[in-house]
Amino acid sequence: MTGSRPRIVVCRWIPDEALALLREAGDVWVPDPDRALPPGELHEVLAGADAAVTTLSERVDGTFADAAGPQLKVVANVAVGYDNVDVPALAERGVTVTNTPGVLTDATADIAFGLLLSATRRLGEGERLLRARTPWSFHLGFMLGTGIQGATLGVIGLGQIGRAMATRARAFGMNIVYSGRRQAPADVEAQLEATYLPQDELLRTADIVSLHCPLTPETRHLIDADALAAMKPTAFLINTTRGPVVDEAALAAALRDGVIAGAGLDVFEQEPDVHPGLLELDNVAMAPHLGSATVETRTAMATLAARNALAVLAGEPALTEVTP
Ligand code: 8YV
Repeated sequence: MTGSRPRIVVCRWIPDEALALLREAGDVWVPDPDRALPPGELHEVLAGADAAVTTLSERVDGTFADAAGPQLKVVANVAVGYDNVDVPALAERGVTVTNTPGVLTDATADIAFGLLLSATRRLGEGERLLRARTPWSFHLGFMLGTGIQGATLGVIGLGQIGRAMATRARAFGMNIVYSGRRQAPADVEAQLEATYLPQDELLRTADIVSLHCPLTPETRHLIDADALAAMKPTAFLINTTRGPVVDEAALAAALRDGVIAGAGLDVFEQEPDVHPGLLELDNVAMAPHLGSATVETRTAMATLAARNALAVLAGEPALTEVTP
């Protein structure tokens, strides 16, 4: 620390409100708001940091913490997901890790539902047709999509975002089944009229499968060629969690070969790259990781991260700590 003011490294651009909060309490350093620094450069900047504010672009592991030094107290990740963080390695070094749950639930569920509608009603395909100035004329069989009223949504991971997705689906007249590591409390099931199913049964019965589980070693490629083959040929897959939960090459092949009908994707296995097979297909709606990308939500996320960092620096408990 320089004098009594902590050194806070903010690894990427964050909204001004959150920066202002941090600046009230510390000397804030934003090395390059527009670019994910390569680890070497980032590690140099981290030297002497008491706190670091990170995004999913940063790999936060033991070397990250060691580059900062033993005074590092907190890493505040501006994301609900923390698969970019080696939480045990940080815990070993006495560093608190925090994330930003809750504040992005609705924004992410909105994008998931938007992709669901975009994929089932062929909105992106229609827009591409118009922008390509392709001749068209209205007729009753033109660009027919798939209706969702009365269809079954299969939610994998009925956490906060999964529930928000299910709430939207209920409002559109859909039925809810879900799977996950554990069954949801009875009141949640009752409110959503949701039925717990083993995952293989969910895959077989759902008309739309939406992924809301975190990326962990257990969920990597949870949706692989076998899982896709288990789905109905008329079914759609929506992914707004993390790209590696889906085997993207297998998905591209399944979409090409009609194993499933379509997909809506906000996340990709090797962001910012997208599997070239997907880019050629009309039956996939895509967004460039926009789940939480609203002014309000990003401000709330960064502000929560700032509050987490400041709490730990002040010797208080974090608001939303990630435990190993
Ligand atoms: C974030 C996300 O924008 O919160 C998450 O886990 O995927 C997104 O909402 C992103 O992670 C920024 O770090």
